[in-house]
Amino acid sequence: MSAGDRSVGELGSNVVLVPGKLHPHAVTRLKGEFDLVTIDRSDSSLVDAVLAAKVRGLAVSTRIDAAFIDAFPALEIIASFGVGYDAVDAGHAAKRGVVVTNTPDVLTEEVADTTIGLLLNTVREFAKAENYLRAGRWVKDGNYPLTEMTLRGRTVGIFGLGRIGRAIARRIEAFGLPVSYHNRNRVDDVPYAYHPSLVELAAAVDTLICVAPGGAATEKAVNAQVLEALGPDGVLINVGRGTTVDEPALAKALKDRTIRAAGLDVFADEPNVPEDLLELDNATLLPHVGSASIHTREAMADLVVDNLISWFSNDKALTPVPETAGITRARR
Ligand code: NAP
Ligand code: 8YV
Repeated sequence: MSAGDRSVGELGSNVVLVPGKLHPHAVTRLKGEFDLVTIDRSDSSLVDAVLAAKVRGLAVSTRIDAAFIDAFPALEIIASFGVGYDAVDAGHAAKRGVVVTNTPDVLTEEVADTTIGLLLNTVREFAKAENYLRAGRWVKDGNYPLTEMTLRGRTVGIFGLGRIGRAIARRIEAFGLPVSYHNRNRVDDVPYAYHPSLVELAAAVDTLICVAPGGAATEKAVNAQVLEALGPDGVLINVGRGTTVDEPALAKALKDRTIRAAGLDVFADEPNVPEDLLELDNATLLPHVGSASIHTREAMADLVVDNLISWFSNDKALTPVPETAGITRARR
């Protein structure tokens, strides 16, 4: 445990705890604004009772379960780094009157850009073509083979037409391709066709982009049936959460060529990528880089800190997650 040069007894009233790694820009700003304490991971055995009683805020980029939340009797706010907050038990936080915040909007366009890059790479094999050039094969063997796949003529389905899904859809429209989508709720202000189930969406398109949140409601939603519906020319792109895809079913579909290719930025057990996927030449794999530019990660870090500042100085979080949206300091 580290509280800088101070002992726990010297800490003031606004103690913010950072369990595990957090973006350095957030840590620097938090040090200037709060009494900051860091521990190696979100394990309550690393915190003694005197400190636990003083912690009023958590700034996190790691799993936060109900037991960890319950270890802090005076906890008011959990500021989470990232728009997806499936790693934080927001339902339990809500029951405790603890507000949870995430980092929406500031990463939307970056993640949409990454998704288009991943889609193009998957279909047009740019990473493989560059490796071919670097290996001297352009000189030795001639031109890189023409790609079997193209974006031309494809129809795109978006699973999760929210903030990022819409930004992806706008880009896909600019590429001249038709867009349709599946959410639990129809979106009124878009021109795209709605499909009430994921399997219907998959059957209607040949390119499925998954950008839905993780968690129990979407666990393995992209399963063998959905992949079969996508069909032999099907391309799956996943930038949402790895848990949303049944990875063994995907590896089998790619191996048996019952779908054509996949581009994945997210995996169920990061940073571990299933060996079955690593072996496949029709899988394009990225190490969860959707929002990973200095510019965007710094904006996310700022929003983590700004949520904490707003909570403790204006009694209101800036970007609370829906489960805890009604919680203000006055109403706790
Ligand atoms: P958002 O605005 O909340 O959009 C989520 C969309 O998914 C909504 O349209 C929602 O519509 C739909 N959805 C949620 N649960 C569903 C379900 N059970 N079945 C069908 N549709 C469902 O969130 P966002 O800002 O676009 O972010 C989306 C996700 O992207 C994040 O949660 C995160 O997991 C992922 N992400 C990944 C990266 C990366 O680096 N790869 C970066 C940022 C975000 P309904 O409520 O109507 O169902
Ligand atoms: C981050 C993300 O890489 O915002 C999200 O939901 O998946 C990414 O932007 C991640 O949250 C940081 O750990």
